[in-house]
Amino acid sequence: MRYQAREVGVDGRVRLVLEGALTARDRVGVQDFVLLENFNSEAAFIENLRRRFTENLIYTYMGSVLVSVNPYKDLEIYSPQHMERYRGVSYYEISPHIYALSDNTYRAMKTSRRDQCILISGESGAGKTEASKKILLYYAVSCPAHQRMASLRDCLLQSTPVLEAFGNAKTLRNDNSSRFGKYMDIQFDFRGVPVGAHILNYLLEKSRVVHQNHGERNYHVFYQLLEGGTEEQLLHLHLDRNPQKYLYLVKGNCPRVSSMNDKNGWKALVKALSVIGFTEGEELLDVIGSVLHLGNTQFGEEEDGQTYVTTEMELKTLTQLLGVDGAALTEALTHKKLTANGEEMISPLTFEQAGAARDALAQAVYGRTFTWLVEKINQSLALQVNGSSVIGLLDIYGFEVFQHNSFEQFCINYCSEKLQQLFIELTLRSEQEEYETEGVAWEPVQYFDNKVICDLIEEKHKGIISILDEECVRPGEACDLSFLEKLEDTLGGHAHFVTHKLANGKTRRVLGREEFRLLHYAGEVNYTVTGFLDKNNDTLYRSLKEVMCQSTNHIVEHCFRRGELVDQKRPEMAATQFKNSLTKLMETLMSKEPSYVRCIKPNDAKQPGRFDEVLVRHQVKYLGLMENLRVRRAGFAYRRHFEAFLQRYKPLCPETWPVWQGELAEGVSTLVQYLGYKPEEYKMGRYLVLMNTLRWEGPIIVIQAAWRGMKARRRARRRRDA
Ligand code: AOV
Ligand code: MG
Repeated sequence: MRYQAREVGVDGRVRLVLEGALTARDRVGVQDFVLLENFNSEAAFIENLRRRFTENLIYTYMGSVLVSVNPYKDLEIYSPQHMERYRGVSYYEISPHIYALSDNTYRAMKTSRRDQCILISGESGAGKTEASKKILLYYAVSCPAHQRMASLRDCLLQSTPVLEAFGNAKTLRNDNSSRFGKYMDIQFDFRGVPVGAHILNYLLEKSRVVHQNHGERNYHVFYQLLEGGTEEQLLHLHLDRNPQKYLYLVKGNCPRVSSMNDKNGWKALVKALSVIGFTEGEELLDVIGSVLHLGNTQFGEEEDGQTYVTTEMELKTLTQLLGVDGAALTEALTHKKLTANGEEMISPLTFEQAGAARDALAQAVYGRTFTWLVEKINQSLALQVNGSSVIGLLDIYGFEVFQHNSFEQFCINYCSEKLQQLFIELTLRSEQEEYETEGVAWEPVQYFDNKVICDLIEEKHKGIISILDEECVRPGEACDLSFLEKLEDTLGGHAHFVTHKLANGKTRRVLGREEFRLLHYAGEVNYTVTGFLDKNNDTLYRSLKEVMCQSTNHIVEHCFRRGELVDQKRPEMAATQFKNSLTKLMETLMSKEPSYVRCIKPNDAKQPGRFDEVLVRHQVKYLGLMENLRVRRAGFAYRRHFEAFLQRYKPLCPETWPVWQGELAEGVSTLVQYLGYKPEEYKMGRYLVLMNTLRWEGPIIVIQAAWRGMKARRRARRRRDA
């Protein structure tokens, strides 16, 4: 059979004409990996990615999974016209795109009435947040809108600049790195109109507020305020425009980022806050300012060891901005209250303790304000009429490795493991289920199951988190190093856990005495235990909480509830809280129909046009993309319900055109046999026709080409007749 298949680019240009021999394909590769001739070859897989990347075709399908390579440049493929092109169009008809995935998910939700979710994964800087923003934009702009809910659309779009200003920062891996996890449910009514949304936020990296590694920054909002705030605002806050004046902003020695415009960022933030309907703008400014002044609050030590505040002016501003009593704040920053035998005792803090208390307060104020912001955004997105189905969108921090990795990286990489686990479980499980329900036999494909690493971290009593929690509540001499020792005692010998101690009593030189190494699915990471106990405990002295509860700033008052002071129960520790919230998240995601975006980072230099093969190969490996492809290829990658298939392709066969009167399955059989399919090329399931794509010119292409050919003939006939 002669056929033509082409890839119509999102710019409308025909990129690829396949006619017998494949010259054009050699240049731009295939748009779906299942069409790769040499599907077992990792080299062919990467070469396909590279060719497409060079042609600015950053998206490639793998069945229903979308693989995306970060272009590090604006490709101008996200306009409303591009959205229009993807609306209602099936996957294979036009170049792969994030809009196609968004549209397919949306249609699946509407037709099946099942809740959907889109899981975006990939390492830090791979393009997850950008992908999630494009998806959100697609739904906000291209879904039918309810007149009463025009503001919902704006609030949806404006939630991003607010959360990014407060929750993103420059790291060595990504200039706009998400330092919190975000899961957003977008709710639709029965007609597919968005009627509300809800955001869940996960563990913000609070330590960044007080410390940044070299070459990194604090949260964007601080620099944006200093650069973009009006003179009056800065005067009111007693702030100088120079970030170098603030100790919380100088640790990374990186006040500016070339790819970011802080002034515009501030403008966008102010606009977003007003669209969302914030009425506490001034108080919010006071909170941001107060964190900077807290950072500049310094202590001295008397000869008798008494600690006192040396920066009186800072403290005065601070008390004004926080709306608290100055003397009470000074007292709480330099003393702690202890209760023994029912009696309250005041004990002075050492110089170091006072510094730590100040930092803990800054982190608590910032972290709680972030959660308050999410609540406020949620109020603006709250359901206005009854919703019927949901599309969930997950954009969470990606796997990251730095020279020094601490508690934060441990949590972030654990989260990445959980997401990979979900991907493995769902892709393989859903495949298996579909073959089972359709009654088609298949051979399982081998793959690395990272459950063993998830267990190592989260298992009850034996896992790292449990051991950490135990150490945190152990009275006496517990410290970071005793935690490491306990890890060694319990986990020594585990295939994915390593410390400097070797089984024969010797030491492994590559690891320090304060380090342990986890062999993650995505690579090895050395974690320094310093600070693990404190960060997991995440305590703030009671006396500081008491002062904050009295604040006249409504945000601060809301964030520090009096109830917290009476509650005797010890709250869960940070890692356990995180673990529990992830477990809940996984349950939520499991209950929905998933689609996947797998993001790949092409180079470590954040530069356009550079495709580092070693780096890409590593990601292809650990993301399990080859295994995923094998599963798709081993089976029948193309699936359509009989009715949809017949409806679409019936004009290709005189017996099914214009109307097929008989059973649907029989109609499909008649059609595919007429087109010359061999029995091994397709399977008739119970409800689906499943097509194998073992040859590149597989049935999908053939059938689509035949369909296009028929349309072209019809057009020509019409022209002739006219
Ligand atoms: P991430 O979300 O995956 O990392 P981002 O989505 O923030 O990564 O992407 C990093 C940067 O790459 C962005 O700021 C853009 O400059 C660029 N980029 C990504 N995708 C695109 C695209 N489709 N078109 C143009 N530029 C893009 V992290 O949040 O660090 O895990 O915690
Ligand atoms: Mg991100």
